[in-house]
Amino acid sequence: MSLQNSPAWKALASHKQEIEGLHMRELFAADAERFERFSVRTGDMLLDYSKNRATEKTIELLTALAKDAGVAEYREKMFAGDKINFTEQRAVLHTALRQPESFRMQLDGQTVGCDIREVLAQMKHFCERILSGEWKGYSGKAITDVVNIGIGGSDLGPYMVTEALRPFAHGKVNVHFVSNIDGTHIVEALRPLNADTTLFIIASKTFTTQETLTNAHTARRWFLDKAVDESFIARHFVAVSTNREKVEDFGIDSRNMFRFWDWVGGRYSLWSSIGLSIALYIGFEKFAGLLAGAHAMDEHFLSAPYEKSIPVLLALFGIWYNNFFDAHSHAVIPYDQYLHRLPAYLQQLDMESNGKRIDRDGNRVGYATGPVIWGEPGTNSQHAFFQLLHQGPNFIPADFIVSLKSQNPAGEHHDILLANCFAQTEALMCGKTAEEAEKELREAGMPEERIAELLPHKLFPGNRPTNTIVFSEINPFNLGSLIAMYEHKVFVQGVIWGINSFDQWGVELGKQLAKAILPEIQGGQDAVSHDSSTNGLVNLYRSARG
Ligand code: G6Q
Repeated sequence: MSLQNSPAWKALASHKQEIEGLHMRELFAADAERFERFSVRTGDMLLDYSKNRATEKTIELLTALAKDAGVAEYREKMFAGDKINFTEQRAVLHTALRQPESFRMQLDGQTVGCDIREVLAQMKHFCERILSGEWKGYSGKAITDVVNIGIGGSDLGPYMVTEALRPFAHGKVNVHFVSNIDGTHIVEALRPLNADTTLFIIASKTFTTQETLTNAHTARRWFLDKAVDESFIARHFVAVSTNREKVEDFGIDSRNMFRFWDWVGGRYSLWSSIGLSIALYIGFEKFAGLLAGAHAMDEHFLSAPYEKSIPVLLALFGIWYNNFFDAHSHAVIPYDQYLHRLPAYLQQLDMESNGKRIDRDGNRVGYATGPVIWGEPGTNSQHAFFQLLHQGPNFIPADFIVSLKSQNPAGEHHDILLANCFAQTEALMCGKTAEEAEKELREAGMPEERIAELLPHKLFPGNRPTNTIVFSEINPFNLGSLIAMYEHKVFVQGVIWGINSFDQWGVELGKQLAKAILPEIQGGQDAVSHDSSTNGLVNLYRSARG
C-alpha cells in the first residue's frame, strides 16, 4: 500500500482539515501548561515543541504514522548493521563509532568495535604527539597549523564542529579547511602559512575525489617548493581514507593513514577518523566528549517512546508541515555565532539524505521528501530574511537553537540575544491581529485615513511554527547530541517516506559530465557535441583562456 493510501496518512490528512483554522494562540490560551506538556528533555537538551500547529491528537496520529512505517524495525536494522543502504550494499553504522569502549559487533567477518578502538588509539597518540610538540616538522619546529583538505562529508562536519567549538580549542594548533576546487580557496588558505610548521590532512573516503586530489597535489607542490626534499612529506602529510592503495599512490606512507570503513557514509563521518582535524583542534579528550554526547542521543533515540523522543518528534513535525501544509523549506536559526556553519552542515545531512524521488521498491513517490534547509545565525538573520518568515505568503517552519550560557559574557549581550530569540518565536506564533495593529496606530496618533491605508501592511498572520532547542551551554558533549539528533531526525523521515537516506546517486551525473567537458576545454578544438548552450559556454571559456 502506498504511503498516501495508508490509514495513518489519511487520518492525518483529515486531521489537517480539522485543525487548519485553529490558531496556536488559541491552543496556548486554552492550556496554561502547554509549554510543560509540549516540551521534552534529555540530558542537557530541552526541546520546546509547544509552538507547533499540533494538539495531543496530532501527536497521536503522527506517532501512529511512525509506528506503521516501521521506524522501530528500521532503527533496529540500522543499529544491527543490516545493509539498509541497499543500493550500495552497505551497512549504516556511524552510531558504532560513538559506542563506549566495550562495544563489539561482528560485521562481514570483522569485529567492528576492535577496529574502531584501534583507530581511535592511533588518533589519540597522533594528537598527543602533535599537541605536545613531540612531532616535528622538517625544520625541527612543532606543528602550528593543520589544513584539512576534503570536500562534502569530508569537510562540512569537521569545519562546522571546529567553528562551533572554538572556545574549547586546545590552543596549540590552528585548523584551516580547503574544499573548493576554485584555486582561490587553497591559495588564500596557504598564503599566511609556513610549510615547516604546517600539517596537511588529506581527508577522502574514496581518495578519488577530483577536488580533493587536485587540492592535495597543489598543497604537495606548495610544500615541496619550500621543503624541497620529498622525504619530508612523511612529516607533513597524513591521510584519512578507506583506500590504502590510493593513499600510497599519492605518496603518503600508510603508517600515516587513519582508516575508516565503507559502513560510514560521508555525511555521517565526522565521528570517524574524518574527525582528526577536530581532535587536533580541541584535543582528543574533548573529541571523545563529542562522541559521548552523540552516543547519549543514540541511547535516547533507542529508548524513548516516540512521543518523548526528540529526533522522532522533530521528524514528525517536519513531515506534518512538508507533506500536509506544503511547507517546502525549513529554516535553522542558531542563536549562537559559533554555530554559523550548522545550517550549511544540515543542508547536506538532510537534503543529500532525503532528496530522493524513488522509493525503496523503485517506484516514484507521490509526495515531497524533505524541504530545502537553510538559515543563518540570529540576530543577523532577523535583519535580513525574517520579513519573509513573518509576513511572506510562504509557510516556513523553523528550528531555533540557543544556549543559556554565553561562551563570551560581555555586558548585556547574551540577555539581548536571548530576548530576541524568544521574541521571534513568540512573534511567529502569535502574529499581530487587525485590532492590535489598529490600536497601536491609533495610540501613536495616526489619522484614520492613514491607518486604513497602512493596516494591511502592519498585520502578522502568526501561526507559524517553531521548535526551540535549548542547551545550558554549547560544549563538545552537547554539540555531539545535537548533531546526532539531526541525524536521527533525517533517518526517521527517510524511513517514513520509504526512501534510502544513505546513498547519493544524484551527485554523479554532473561529475561525469565535468569529466567529459574538461578535455574539451583543454583540447585543440571547439566543443560541438553538446546542446548549443553548453557548447557556447565551453567555447566562450576556451577563447577567454586562449
Ligand atoms: C556524503 C557524500 C559526499 C562525500 C564527498 C567526498 O555523504 O558521499 O559529500 O563525502 O563527495 O567524498 P570523499 O570523502 O570520498 O572524497
